[in-house]
Amino acid sequence: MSNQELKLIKSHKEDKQGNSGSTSTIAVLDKPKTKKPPLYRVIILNDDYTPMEFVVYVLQAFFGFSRDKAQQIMLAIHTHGKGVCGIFTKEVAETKSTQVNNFAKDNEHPLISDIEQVEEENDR
Ligand code: TYC
Repeated sequence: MSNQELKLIKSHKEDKQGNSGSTSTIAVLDKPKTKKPPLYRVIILNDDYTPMEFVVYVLQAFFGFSRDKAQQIMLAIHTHGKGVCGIFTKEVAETKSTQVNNFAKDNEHPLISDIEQVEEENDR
């Protein structure tokens, strides 16, 4: 029954004279009361100065991509202006993005990453 809940609704009827009558209970499928946490994409932006090899290293070190996959993603970012590195809960996405930005700064490259919320799916 996914995460729907059975909700019981009780009603009490009295007759016209106010004498107590019957009590009935119906069960309805209630709206889910729990919400899954929103997810966030970590994106990396292209720029004109960061060496390609540095971006490949970042994708391997912070996101666990193989060298081949990291090269593909780096080239996609280089071509299209930005690219998705992964989808995480908010805290993990913020942490990864901050780590990437700090690592780029420490190495004096202008590389920037950011996070964006993934729009909600109805049936998630
Ligand atoms: N455009 C950079 C260059 O030509 C390479 C690059 C790729 C930089 C991806 C950032 O996110 C980036 N050296």
